[in-house]
Amino acid sequence: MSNTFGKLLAVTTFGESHGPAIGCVIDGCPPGLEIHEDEFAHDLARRATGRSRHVSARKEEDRVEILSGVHEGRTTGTPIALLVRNTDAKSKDYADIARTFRPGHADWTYHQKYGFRDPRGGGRSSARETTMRVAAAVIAKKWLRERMGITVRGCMTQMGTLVARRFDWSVVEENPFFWPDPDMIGELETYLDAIRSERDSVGGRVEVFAEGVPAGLGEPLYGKLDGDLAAALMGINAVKGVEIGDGFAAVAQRGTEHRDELTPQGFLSNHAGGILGGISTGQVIRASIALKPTSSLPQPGRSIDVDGNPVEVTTKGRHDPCVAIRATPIAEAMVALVLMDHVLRHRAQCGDVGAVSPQFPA
Ligand code: EPS
Repeated sequence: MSNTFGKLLAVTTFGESHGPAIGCVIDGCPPGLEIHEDEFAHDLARRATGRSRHVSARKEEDRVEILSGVHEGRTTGTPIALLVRNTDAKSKDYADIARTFRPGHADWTYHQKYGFRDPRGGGRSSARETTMRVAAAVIAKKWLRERMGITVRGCMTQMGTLVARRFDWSVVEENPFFWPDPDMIGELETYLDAIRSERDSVGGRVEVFAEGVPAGLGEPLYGKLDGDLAAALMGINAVKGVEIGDGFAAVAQRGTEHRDELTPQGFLSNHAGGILGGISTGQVIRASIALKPTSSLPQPGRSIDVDGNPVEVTTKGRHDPCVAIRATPIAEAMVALVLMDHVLRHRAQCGDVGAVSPQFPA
């Protein structure tokens, strides 16, 4: 029912974690963008399992096949279909929980809603599906970068109780946590090793920054840019909170502190996170998300079975002790897809508005 998002750039994903394949259809991509299958590998590897001891050990190839919409290496303007085959599903790990509900997991709500579920790997509720969001966003990121000069990048700034103290983009891709503080990597490893040996999990915070976004994106009132970003980010597995700019910290701020004053040279601050009234200001867009601790735990928890009898549930298999780690490229992907959709939507309605003054100097 709701497996498609976006209006002028519409992405539909399909597939289950333990089915033969997962895939997506991207409709509305403008023609003429150069794209090759090997360009998907980098971001898919950033999101993939099996990259370090700190994430799920499932080993997937995550190779994208382009089925349609691209001819001689360029998008044709027709639907782009991408496919990734599942190659390392171990469905017997799920035999024991086919008739029970993991506490804190969508097992319960899928059962309540549909009356029937594919329990293997969590079926459609598995984080495996996010592979296709990241794949679709490889196209969006490239289009935004080449056509608009927009870049989107993210990092994890909190894991459990540990908060990044320094911010250095040059180290984010150099460690398994997408962490911006080079002094804390050892501390993070020890912390997460301890959580894993206690058969437990932790949550995390991921922040995404979009630079080069022009002023004017967003459609008040029901297609506000921050509204669409919040919906897209909240739609990522395990996300329990979304903030734009200062977010919930704004509650304790004074108006004089929160407002971003303007000068002929530009804004003096960016508490708004680059969006006012649901429309981009031309500043950096800053969004952050809170991810809950993984609910699939290798230690017993109280639950019930499908007949309502009390049971103890222990999850077998290969699970992430902190799903927030792999959420960094996924959050980037959702922001990129929303931004590309909004660039196309802005062009459609306001393409002939032209340059508006005053403008801030570049
Ligand atoms: C997941 C459980 C694990 C992860 C999976 C997400 O899968 P399985 O139980 O089949 O080993 O490996 O993530 C991926 C496979 C992926 O590509 O992201 C879950 O419970 O959501």
